[in-house]
Amino acid sequence: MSERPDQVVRRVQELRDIIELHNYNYYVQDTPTIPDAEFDKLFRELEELEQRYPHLVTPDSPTRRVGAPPLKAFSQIVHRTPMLSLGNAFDEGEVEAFDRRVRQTLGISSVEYAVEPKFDGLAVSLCYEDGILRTGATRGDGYVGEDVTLNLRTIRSIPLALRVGNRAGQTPSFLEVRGEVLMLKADFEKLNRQQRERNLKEFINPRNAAAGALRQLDPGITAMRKLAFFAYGIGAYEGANVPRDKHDQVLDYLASLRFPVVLERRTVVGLAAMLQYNREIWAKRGQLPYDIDGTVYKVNDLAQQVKLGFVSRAPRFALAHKFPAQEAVTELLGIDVQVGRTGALTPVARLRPVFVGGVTVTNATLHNEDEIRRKDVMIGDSVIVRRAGDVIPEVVAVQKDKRPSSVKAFVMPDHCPVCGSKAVRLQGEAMTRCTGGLYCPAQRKQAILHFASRRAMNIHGLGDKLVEQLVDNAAIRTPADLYKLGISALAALARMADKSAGNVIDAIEKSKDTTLARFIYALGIRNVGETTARDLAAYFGTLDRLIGADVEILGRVPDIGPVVAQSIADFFSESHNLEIIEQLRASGVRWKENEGEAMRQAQSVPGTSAGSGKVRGKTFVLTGSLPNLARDEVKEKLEAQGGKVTGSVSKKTDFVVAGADPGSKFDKAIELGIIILDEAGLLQLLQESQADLS
Ligand code: 9MJ
Repeated sequence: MSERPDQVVRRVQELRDIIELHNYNYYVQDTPTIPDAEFDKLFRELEELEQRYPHLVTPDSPTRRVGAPPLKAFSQIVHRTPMLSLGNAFDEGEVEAFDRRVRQTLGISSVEYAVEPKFDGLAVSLCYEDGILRTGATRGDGYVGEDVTLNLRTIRSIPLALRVGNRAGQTPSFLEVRGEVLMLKADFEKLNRQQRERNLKEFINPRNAAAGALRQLDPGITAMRKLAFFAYGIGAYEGANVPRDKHDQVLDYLASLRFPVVLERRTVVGLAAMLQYNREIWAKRGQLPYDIDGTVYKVNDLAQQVKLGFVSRAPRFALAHKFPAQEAVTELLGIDVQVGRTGALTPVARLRPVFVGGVTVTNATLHNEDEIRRKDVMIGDSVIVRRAGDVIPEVVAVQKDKRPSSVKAFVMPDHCPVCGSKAVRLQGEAMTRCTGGLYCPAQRKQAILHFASRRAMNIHGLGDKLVEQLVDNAAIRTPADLYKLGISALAALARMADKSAGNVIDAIEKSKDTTLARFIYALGIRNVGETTARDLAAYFGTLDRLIGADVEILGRVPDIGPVVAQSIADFFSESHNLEIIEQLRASGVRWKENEGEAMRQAQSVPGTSAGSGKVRGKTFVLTGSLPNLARDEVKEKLEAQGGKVTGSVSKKTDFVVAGADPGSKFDKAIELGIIILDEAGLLQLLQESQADLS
């Protein structure tokens, strides 16, 4: 088919506009409006046209983001106006002093501030000439940076051309946009997973990964690393329409030019509101898709900014209020081994106390023996400890250049450090386990704690300190002993008042009324979590039927594989486990049994015995945090309608419910083409399902 040249020119321009609009919707707005396959089709059409008509290729075409050959070295770019750094405040007192200075200099009683999260990334400058991205540079020393234009062009949220004319008005003849390049947490996790799979070194944090990606001489590598960009200001500019009054208007203007601008920005008046914003953003940091390391306060009025001016290398009108560091370096004093409920021996780093992420940390997990080898951790090393959000602190890396000659290697013990039984590591397993079972006091304590936990027998007030004392004083050995405890035995313990002893006894008594599913879960059978316990209860209906089932029968239960079936059979073949169960029943622990009915019902509707409608019999996996619903609530709602919630995504999964900051389950769902629901989608499904039921 022959095309008229003017039609081709128009189509090429149209395709570029559509493609960049979809890039914007996808990478900036986070709301894609077409399926990926359709986007790919448009992209291919443009590529083909450009191949046939090479004279139409322009540097701002979306097909030209990647494809430049690797550089030998970066050249230098002198910033038109210096890229200064921000002064720092580490506590509220320093923010108060900053606000006081600003008020005094301006001679006014209260000041309006634009407040923003402080990204933990790399500052860059993007220069647009007549609306076309010409150069992009790192901050460098503030005066001279490195020319990383080719790499920045691979970041799809950075416009290659400012072509929104009418909304933003006339395009300025020169515009320098400043902002931060970073790696989203989800992309960082994915990158490190890939590095692990390829036996390559993992990155310590998203910032280091972003810095490494931005400074690649081969832009093809940068493109694969998936970077993000947020604009937070304007440097030099010439020409019309750039706002001259307020910083928040500058940000709105950048957003109208389709730059990503952080949603969490706000304009506030006065110190109290600044500090309030800082506290809110601190509380929210774990849910944000990127790392932030503080709050930035900027005097909003640009004329006031000019009046305030600069001191040495930092503006007097802006301040970075830094969060407590999430990472710190400290000495690894030793490696202890903790024994868990299933006997797993976990190496735990004993650290010289260090202040990190707002608390003093003395221990951090080292996960398992292989992790220690992979990270090459030695006792006596200087280690980097990270405490991100509220998760358990972990040792992320070793500073090998600081390694003293006296370091010692860790050796996984071949006997349990608590009970002395043999410790073994089975083939294909990452964990070494104590073989002592309930003979091992550590496992006993953990087993009792698990038995009493909220989702199991739900015994209020039976915490780890109390269980520790009860086991150490030989007052109890097994969960069954809990029901034989007298108030005097409890009250005799240190720090136990009669009243609280009475409360615990009442809670133990109350826990006797339970369900079969909870009871099975409470037994702590290896590989039997809540969902499997519920499946077993629904399938067998009575405990005796479950106890009587052999591996083959257990294997017939939907969703139970050979490994789980074997663990269940092993558990019930131990006479001491059966004895404990008998003692529990004799003490009055009871549940409603479901003679005869259960098995048939469960077989007709796999994995569930109740419900109808769109949710019934469907398998759901949850990942990320939803804006309004807690994980437990979602689970309850789905189960109430006969749905099933499992922990991992497989071909059998029907829906993945994804919230903010989803994990690898999300990627797996995409890979397998499983339907992904957000909170609104989930609620709609539940509603429709409910309507089907009624
Ligand atoms: C960051 N890192 O998020 C500035 N920044 O403004 C924000 N950095 C900045 N603003 C002037 N939000 C110099 C640096």
